[in-house]
Amino acid sequence: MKNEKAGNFQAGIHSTGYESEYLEARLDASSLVNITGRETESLNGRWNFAPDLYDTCRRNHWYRDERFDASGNELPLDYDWEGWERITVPSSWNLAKPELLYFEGSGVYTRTFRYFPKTKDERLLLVFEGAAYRTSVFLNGKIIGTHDGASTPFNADISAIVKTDNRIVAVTDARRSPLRIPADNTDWFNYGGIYRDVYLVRLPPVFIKDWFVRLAPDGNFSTILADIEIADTGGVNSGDITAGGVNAGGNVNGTALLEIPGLSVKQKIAVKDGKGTAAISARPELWSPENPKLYDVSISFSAGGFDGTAGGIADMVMDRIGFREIKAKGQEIFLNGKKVFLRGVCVHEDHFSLGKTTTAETIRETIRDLKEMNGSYLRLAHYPHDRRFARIADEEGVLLWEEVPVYWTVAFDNPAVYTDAENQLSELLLRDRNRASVIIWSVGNENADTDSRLAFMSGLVQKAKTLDDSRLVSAACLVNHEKLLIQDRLGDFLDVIGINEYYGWYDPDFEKLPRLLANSKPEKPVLICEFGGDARSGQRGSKDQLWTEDHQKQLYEKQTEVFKKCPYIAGISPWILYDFRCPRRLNRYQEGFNRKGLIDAERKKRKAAFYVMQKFYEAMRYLDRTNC
Ligand code: GCB
Repeated sequence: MKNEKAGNFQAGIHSTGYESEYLEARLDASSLVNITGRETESLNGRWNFAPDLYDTCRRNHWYRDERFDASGNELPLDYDWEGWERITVPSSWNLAKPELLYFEGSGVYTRTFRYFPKTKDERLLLVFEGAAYRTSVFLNGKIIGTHDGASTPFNADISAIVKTDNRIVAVTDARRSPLRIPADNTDWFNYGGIYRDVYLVRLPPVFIKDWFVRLAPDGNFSTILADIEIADTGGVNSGDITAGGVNAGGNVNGTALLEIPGLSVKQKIAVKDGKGTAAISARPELWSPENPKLYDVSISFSAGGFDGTAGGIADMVMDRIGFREIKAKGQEIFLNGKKVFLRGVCVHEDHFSLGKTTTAETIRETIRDLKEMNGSYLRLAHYPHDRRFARIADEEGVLLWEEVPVYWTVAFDNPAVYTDAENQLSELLLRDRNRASVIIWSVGNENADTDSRLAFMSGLVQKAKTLDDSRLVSAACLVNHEKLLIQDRLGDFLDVIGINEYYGWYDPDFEKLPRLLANSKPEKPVLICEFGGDARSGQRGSKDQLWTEDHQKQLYEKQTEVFKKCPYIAGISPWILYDFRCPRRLNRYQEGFNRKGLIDAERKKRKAAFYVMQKFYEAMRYLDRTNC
C-alpha cells in the first residue's frame, strides 16, 4: 500500500528533503541585469492565489500541472488554478483579507500570459522587483530558480522555455527563520507575498548587462568613471535555462559608446571579455539637494566598433545620472567638498493600507513630509526599499542611507547566512549604485560586538567597497552602555559610525547621553541614526507621562539640545517619520504599532515632536557647529 502510494502522483507527501531540489538553481546577484531605462511589459494585475500552509505545491510538484496519469485518467488534484481566488500583484497578502493578516507560510501565485517575439533572436527576461522571502519560480511546468531575500530584485532568462501560451507559478514563502536575513525577531511587520512589480523585458542576444557611471571620488570633480558589462547569451535556446541565469559574456569583445550630450561627452570604450572601463574628463554641474541636476546618459554596444565596418549597434540603454562626491574626513562629512550636517529621519517601507507595497505617490508624500520638516536626508530602514525611491530622491534632491536587513539575532557564524546577506547587499548595490541620492550603504543594524559578528559584517563592508568606490559605508551600532562610550570594533571598518541611542526612553536616565558623548573621542564622523520614544497620536498629558505627545516632545527637545553642542555628530535621523505596524507592540497605546512616529500611521496627524524637529533643522541649516 505504502509503495503503491509513493509511486503515484502523491509521492511528495513522503518527501522530507524536497526543498533542496528547488535550491540548486539560484536567482541571485550574479544573474541580475540592470533594467534601468528599458522598456518593460507588466505582469502586474490579478493573479490566482492560494495560501499553501504545508508547502504542497513544491512537495507534490503542482507546478508541473500533470492532470492525467499515463493511461489518460484524470487525477484528483488538490489545486485548481482558475478556481482559486484572485489577488492583486503587487500587494502584501496580509492586507488582502482579514484571515491573511498574520499569514507567514508559503503562498502560491499563478497566471498565464501570451508572448510573441518581436525579433528573431530576442531573449526574454522575467523580473521580480520584490517578493518575500524565498521565491521559487516555475514556467510551463519547469523550475526557473529560487531567490532568497525579501527586498531585492531578481530576474531569470526564460527564453528557452517561453512559448506562445505560458503559465507562471511562483511560490513565495514568508516564514521567519533564525537562518534568514533578517532573522526571526524584528521590530517590524513580516509582510508576505509578491509585493512589488513583475514584468518582462526583451533583450537582444548580446546586451548591456550593467553599467556604473559616477564622478571619480578624487576631490577634483573633473573625471567621470564608467564600468560597463556586456553579456552574450549565445542566442535563443543555448542559455543554461535550468540556472535561469544570464551568462556573464566572458568572451564578448567590441566597443561601447558612452554619451552624455549635456557634457558633450562621446567616449568610445573598448570591451574585452565582456568588460569595459574608462575615465573621462568632464566638468559636470554637481548634484546636491539644492541643485539635483541629472544628466541624460546613453550607452550603446557594437561588436564592430561604431566605424561602419562589422555589425551594427547590438544594444543601447538610457539612464539619468547625477554626479556628486561624498567623503568622510576626520569627524566630518563633505558633499562636493562642502561640510554637511545630515538633517534626516528614518522611515520604514510600511503603509497603513498598502503594507510593504509602495507607489510613486507614497514616495513623493514621504519626501514632502521630510521637506516640511526642513530635512534633506532619509534613512531607509532596515532593508532595501522600492527601486523607485532612489530614482525619485535623485530628482527631488534627497540624500539616502540604504541598508540590508542584517538586524537582530543573526546567525553570524553560519556561512550560508553570510552568503545570503552578501547576496542581498550585492543586489541592492547593483540596483542603486548609479543613483546620486544614495550616499551611504549600511551593512546592518544593532548587533552585539562579537567575533563572529565582526567577521560577518566587516566582510560585508569589504563587499560594498569592492562593488562601489563612490559612497560611504556605515552601520547602526550599539554603544557601550556600561562604560558610556561609543565603542564597537566594527567602527574600524566603517567610514561613518552610526549609533542608535534611546536615552530618555529605554534608558530613562537621559543624563547619560551628554556623558557618553563627552567621554567618546571618535576618529570618524558619527551619525545618530536613531533616537526617540513612543507617543500615541492625540494622547496629551504631562511631560513626564509616557506615551503622550508631550513626553515625546520633551524628549526631542532634550536630545536636540545635546546634539547641537557635539561637534563630531555629522547628522541625525530620529526614529521614525511614521508609526508602523509591529506585532511585538501590544500595550494599549501601541495596539500592534510602534508609535515612535513623528506622524501617525495614517500619515495625517503630525505629533508635537514633529515641530521640534522642524525648528531644529531650520536652525541647523545656518549654525556653524564647529564653534559649539
Ligand atoms: C531600535 C531598532 C528599531 C526599533 C527601535 C524601537 O533600536 O533599530 O528597528 O524599531 O529601536 O522602536 O525600539
